[in-house]
Amino acid sequence: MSNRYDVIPDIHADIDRLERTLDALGGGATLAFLGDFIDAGTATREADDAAVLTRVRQLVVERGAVAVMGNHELNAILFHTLGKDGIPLRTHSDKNKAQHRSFERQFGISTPQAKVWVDWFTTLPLWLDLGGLRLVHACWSQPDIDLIRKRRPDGCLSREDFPEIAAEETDFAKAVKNLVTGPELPLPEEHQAFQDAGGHPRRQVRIAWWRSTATTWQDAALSVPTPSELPDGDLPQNRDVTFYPVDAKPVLTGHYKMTGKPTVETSNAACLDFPADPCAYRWNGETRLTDDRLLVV
Ligand SMILES: [Mn+2]
Repeated sequence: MSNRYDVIPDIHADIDRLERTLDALGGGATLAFLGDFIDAGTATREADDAAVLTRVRQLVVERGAVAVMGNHELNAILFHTLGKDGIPLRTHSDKNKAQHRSFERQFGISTPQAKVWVDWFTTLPLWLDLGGLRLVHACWSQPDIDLIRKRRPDGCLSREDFPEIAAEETDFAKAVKNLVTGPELPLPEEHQAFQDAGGHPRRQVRIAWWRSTATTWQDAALSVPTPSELPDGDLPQNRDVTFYPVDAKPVLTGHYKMTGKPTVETSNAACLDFPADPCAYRWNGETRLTDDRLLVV
């Protein structure tokens, strides 16, 4: 395996974007995917979950590409898996079905074809440590990885973990969820909810865990369209979020649907998911991530 990696974030069933990205990268380095292969957003013109999955699996088998699991793959596993009571581990609510629409349209629910891909999702590790480079879908939290590793040393989940993960109650389940969806903090009780991008009131604020110098709500918040709706002051002291240490190895993530010009925010942690300007990162062994390794497709 080469020690160069071309890292590709969330494809979300956009086969055209995947092919353009592969063409732009050219194929000199090992490919690495950050998960969320499936479930097209509303803006995708030609959603084709099957084409994306077939292509990525082929790259894994034939070209030694590597990939981590995204929250959409974990959700799909739970959606198509029945619990002991015969009820799906992820409820088939209108919201969950809407999010999973493009996959369901091609494969149905719990069909043999859907199961083929659910089984493949199960082979994807929650994180990868590639020596000088780390990959995770949403959050590299060392305490959570250490906890999961005690049961699953290679970061790959097992079928018997799924009911526990669906219930979201144990420390193991919470750790898994944090790696694939990222940390959130509740607003202080006395503070008003903010409006999310969909216009819905929300009290849980996504936290940019890679901004290790952030101290205030305004510094740390992600996905808050009107930051002035956030509290003015500092984050709570007794918070449950681990910021990424400034001296830790570089890590790349997807997931956050960032807006604005694609950029490496900190020199050892960067989110590559900029849906309006699809990116890849060409890692060449450097210990400090830089903007000039970002390729906007
Ligand atoms: Mn995601």
